[in-house]
This record gives sequence, structure tokens and C-alpha cells, in this order.
Amino acid sequence: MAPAEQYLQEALNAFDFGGEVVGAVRFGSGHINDTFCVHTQPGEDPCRRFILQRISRNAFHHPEQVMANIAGVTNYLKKEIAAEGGDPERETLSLCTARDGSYYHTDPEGGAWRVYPFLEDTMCLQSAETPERFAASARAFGKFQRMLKDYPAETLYETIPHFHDTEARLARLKEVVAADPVGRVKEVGPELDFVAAREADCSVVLEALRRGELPLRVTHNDTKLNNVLMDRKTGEAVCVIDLDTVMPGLSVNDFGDSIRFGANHCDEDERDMNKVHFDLNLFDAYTQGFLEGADGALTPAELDYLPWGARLITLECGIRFLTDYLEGDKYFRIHRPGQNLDRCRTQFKLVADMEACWDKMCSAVDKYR
Ligand code: ADP
Ligand code: GN1
Ligand code: MG
Repeated sequence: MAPAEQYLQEALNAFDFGGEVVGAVRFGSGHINDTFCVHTQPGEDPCRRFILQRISRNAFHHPEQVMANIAGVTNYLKKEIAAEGGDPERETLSLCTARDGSYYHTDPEGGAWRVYPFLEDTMCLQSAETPERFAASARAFGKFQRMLKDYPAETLYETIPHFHDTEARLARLKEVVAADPVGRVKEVGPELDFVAAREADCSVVLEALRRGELPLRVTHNDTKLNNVLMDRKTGEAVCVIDLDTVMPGLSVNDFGDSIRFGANHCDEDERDMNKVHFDLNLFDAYTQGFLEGADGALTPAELDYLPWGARLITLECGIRFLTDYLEGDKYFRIHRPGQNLDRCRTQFKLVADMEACWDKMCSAVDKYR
């Protein structure tokens, strides 16, 4: 048996699924972790499914800290959800304990495996499709922010240091360009020019944080549309998932990352730039939903900086894809050569579109504040 298969088998054995495991298949389209859907047969009862994940060692150097954050935040959310009359088993993730009583199993290579019950009758969208659905995801992320507003942020580990430090991301790009480890710098002249023209932008939100205008909060930090599960019947958002990067951060980045991924009609790795357009209507719908979900939890300065959050997280993500391309695709999973460069190009096209309708983005926020 190949080691990867053996580790999967051992991880399956480490948890009690309450029934015979009848299969485990790769699942989802995340770029970072290895995700499997586990099918079990508990006697005569219907098949039950679970999500089994191996946390990426490459992205997360301290899986025990990731798991401590997730345990803390989900237990806290469960109480908040129950207090508001919601369903704590469905509206946030639930960690399953391994047979040894801990929240994860470690394989011989140091990979940490964890299990969540599969949230049934939900869907995971890769594109917003309609403004209503996008607004539903926005309410969920806004509510996530509100529910965690009194969580003791100082108890959270920084699971990826400087994760949304755009200045540090820019500095890293420059280092990689100088080293040019796989000889790809010659292919990306226009992309490097695009970044060079926006170096000062990389500091806008961080400066506001340093001046004390923007507060540090407990944030999700990876608010892609496919990190919220929606109810199949009602289309409402059910549960915010992918909690690995929950840590102190900026609300405007949570807003911005959703816009980056969802306020357009193309795949993140679309090759034809003529198909890539920022959609102001979707931006409008998300803004309305996010502010509804946050329900007054955001300060006036945070509202002021929401459009910047969108523009800068998109620029930052493009810089990260570009850096990874220049490093030889070591961080983001790829399925074909050049995919990270294509991902970078879509992000930069979206940034340019946002710049072109900047006033309208600001007016949309003003409409709902
Ligand atoms: P990654 O960090 O690699 O993106 P995620 O935690 O987002 O990993 O999980 C990958 C995919 O697995 C999600 O996009 C979603 O489709 C699915 N998924 C994760 N957790 C659950 C769950 N509890 N119930 C149902 N589907 C889930
Ligand atoms: C990664 O794990 P996933 O696929 O939800 C990445 C995000 C990027 C995103 C780009 C831990 O998200 O920061 O914005 O890809 N997650 C991590 O699609 O680096
Ligand atoms: Mg994900």
C-alpha cells in the first residue's frame, strides 16, 4: 500500500464513526487541505457521511494550534447559536473526537487528520449564480463576525503568521523575483508591472490599522463562497466552514475576500480575460447582506474601508498566486501547468475593474450603512 493510502487507512481507524466505513473518496475543491468524504453504514440505519481532512503541513506549521482555535471558536459559536434559537449542530462545525479522546490523529509524517459530521442537505457553490444567493452567503459571514465580536481574541493562535499582511506578501514576491528559483520571472513582466504600479496601495488598510482606525477582530480570513454551506431547499446559508484561518484580523478583509471570489462570473483560474468582469450588482447584493448579518457590529471606519478591503485582498491574492507560480507551485494545489499564473491574472483583471468603478463601489456601501 502506498504511504498516502496507508495514512488514510490509519486515520480512518483512529476515529469511531459509529458504523462500518464503506468508503472514503476525495471531496471538494479546496486548494490547501486533503479532504475526503467518508461513507459509513451504521447497522440497519441509513448511511452516514463524514468529512475527513488532512490539514496541509505546508500551509499550517502548527496543526495543534489550528485545532485549538477551531475547538474554541466552534464551542463558543454553539452557545451563541443556541442562545439565538438556532441549531448548534447544523449552524457551525462539530469536531468528532478520535478514539484516543483528542480532536485529531497524527500520521507518521506529522500530518493531522480531523473529522466533522457531513452537513447533509446543503450545497457548496463555486459561483454565486444569483444576487440572492450571494447575499445569503454575505449574511452568514456578517453574522459570523457579529457572533464572535466578544470572543477573547488574545486566546487565538495566529495559525499562519502575516496571513493578510499585504506588505509582507509584496516583500516576499520581490524576494522570489530576485531569486527566480524556477526561471519563470521572464514570463511575468506585465504582472510585475501591474504590482509595481500598486505598491503604495498595499499599505492602505495596514496604515489604517496602525493608526488605530481599524480594530483587530476575530475574523475568518478565507471567506470564499465555497466556504459557506447553503441549504438545498431554502437557499439560505447554513454554516460557515473552513475555520483553519480563524484568528485576529480585519473585518474588511473578510468582506473583501468574498467579493474577490464571488462578485464575478468566471472561474478563479479562467484563461480568457475577456470573460473576467467584476460585477457591481453582486457587490451591491453582498454589501447589503454583509451589513445585515453584521447588524451594527462594524464601526464607521470599517464601513469606510470595505471597498479597500475588496480591492486589496484581490490584489494580495493575485500576488500570492504569482509568487507561488514563480516558486514552482508549492503552496496552492494545481491541476495543470500555468494554473497559478492564470489565477493571478484573473485577480489582477478584477482589481483593474474595481479601480474603474471605485466611486460606485463606495456609493453602494454608503447606501446600506
Ligand atoms: P480547504 O481548506 O481545502 O478549502 P474545506 O474545509 O473548505 O477545505 O473543505 C473542502 C470542501 O469540503 C468544502 O468546500 C465543502 O465542499 C466540503 N466540506 C467541508 N466540511 C464539510 C461539512 N462539514 N459538511 C459537508 N461538506 C463539507
Ligand atoms: C485557499 O483553502 P481554500 O481553498 O479555501 C487559501 C486562501 C486563498 C484561496 C484562493 C489557507 O483557500 O487564502 O484566498 O485559496 N487558503 C489558505 O482561492 O492559504
Ligand atoms: Mg475551503
